Amino acid sequence: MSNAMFCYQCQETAGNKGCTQVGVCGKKPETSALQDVLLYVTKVLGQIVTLLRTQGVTVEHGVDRMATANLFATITNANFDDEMLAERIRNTCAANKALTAQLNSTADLSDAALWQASDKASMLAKAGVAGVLHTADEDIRSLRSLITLGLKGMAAYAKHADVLGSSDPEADAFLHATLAKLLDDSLSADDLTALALETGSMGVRVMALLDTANTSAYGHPEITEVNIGVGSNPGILISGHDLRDLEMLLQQTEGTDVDVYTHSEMLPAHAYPAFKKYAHFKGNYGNAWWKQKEEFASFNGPVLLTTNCLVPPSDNYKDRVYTTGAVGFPGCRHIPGEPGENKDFSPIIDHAKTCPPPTQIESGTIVTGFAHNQVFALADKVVSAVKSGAIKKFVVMAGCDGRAKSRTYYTEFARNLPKDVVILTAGCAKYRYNKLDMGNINGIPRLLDAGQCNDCYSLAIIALKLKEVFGLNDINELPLVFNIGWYEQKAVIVLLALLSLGIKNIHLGPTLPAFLSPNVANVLVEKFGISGITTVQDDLKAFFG
Ligand code: FSO
Ligand code: SF4
Repeated sequence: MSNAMFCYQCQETAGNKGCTQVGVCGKKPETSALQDVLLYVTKVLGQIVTLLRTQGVTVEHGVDRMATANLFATITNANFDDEMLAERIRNTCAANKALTAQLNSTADLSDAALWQASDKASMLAKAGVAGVLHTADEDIRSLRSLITLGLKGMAAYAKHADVLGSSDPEADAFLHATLAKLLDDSLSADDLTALALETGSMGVRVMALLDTANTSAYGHPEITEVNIGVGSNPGILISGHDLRDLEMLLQQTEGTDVDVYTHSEMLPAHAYPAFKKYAHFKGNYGNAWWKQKEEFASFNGPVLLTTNCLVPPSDNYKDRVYTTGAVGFPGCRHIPGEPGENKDFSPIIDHAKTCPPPTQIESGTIVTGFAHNQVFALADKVVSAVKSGAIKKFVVMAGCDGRAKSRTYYTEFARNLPKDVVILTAGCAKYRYNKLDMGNINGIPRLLDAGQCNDCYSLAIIALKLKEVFGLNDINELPLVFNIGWYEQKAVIVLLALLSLGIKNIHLGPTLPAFLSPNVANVLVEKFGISGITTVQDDLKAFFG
């Protein structure tokens, strides 16, 4: 059967090879083609912007925003709306034309720069050259994919910082220049391998930017018990990673008798001091993104998706799903608003008032808030527990959760860890074990949740601090194991970031990315000791003896 599409960007890709007829995520061939074309015109934008910058022309920040928003819209489970994607393609082509007119010389531009989209048919006709398989050499294709997917994750984090008024011109310039290099056929596999690591280093910088933006705006996360039950008011459920959207929603719902609950990756928001003043910020409802079909149904009220991961909604709750930012789904209402603008969430609030309160599905509390500042506040306790041998090892189990049955591995792994091991986590991966009673060691919880997937930055900072405290030369000498679950492209930038920090022997599961060709996978194994996972018993033995 010939391919109707090709996408292999996430962990759930069909047969761990590629989605070729329809996405396992529900993405349709036409949507996939439009995402490919959007990526293509954004690479062209990168080429033009990079040339303009070398010619000394100042490029407006709006152009950087266009690139990051385009990349974000192509992340897994972010945008399924063909009209929105086509609109982005048209706008980007218009920007390409206007920016090209400012160049002194167009000699260094590829032919692609001259292409202008008109109707959807013209866009779909371009999908062949825009798609992943257009790169014939499988290693070059693999490296280009690794970099592209890392850039998507980086763009998402840059966007979150940007809505809080923080941007980094160097990171924006890097993004454009790297996108441009993905169109450059003269780059060898070695060049691209080096570029992947540079992308990781810039990923660290952007995660640091976001960390500072978040903590400057909302304070440093602190240990927080989060209610997982429900109250008696109608509620709005907010999912995704955008803290600025949450802030605006909390402000606008204050005094309305509508409560706000978090879902999936929004859970760590409860740990920020700035959000604690809202009495109607009730708790966390449900689990990781992939359980939303049942959980959005039983929530009864409207749901706001600020970022991925959106699962194509069922008809029984679709009219309650709202999207904003890079997210889109045909038939779901979209709340507009650019960075810096105040979004109007009144349609969601009015909708909530007509809905019954959420149906309780769980009760009790879970604990979050162990970002770097909070862990440093406990540093003396942690260091003495390590010195006394009460804590033998730490295991970083950050990353994503997903539907795959094989992910029960992470629950069993956590449950069966030796009692002197502490888990450091971030991202939605934690839902596989954050409701187990892990206990504590000398008052230090055995599960330390630093926050969202971008807060893996916190985990890296904690590891670097421990290295310093114990006077080690190499971060890899720490009693620290990395056993990371991945799903989508933010995990790719996190992985590249960790590699750029010199962290070795990362275990990645539940499967290794399909976009790694055998040769590229070998490089990662030989240079960085990356490996997959095996069985819980064998891995426990290998990691902890
Ligand atoms: Fe999860 Fe989805 Fe945060 Fe991802 S909710 S899977 S890595 O978007 O971004 O951890
Ligand atoms: Fe398949 Fe993942 Fe791409 Fe969706 S995002 S089409 S599941 S590889």
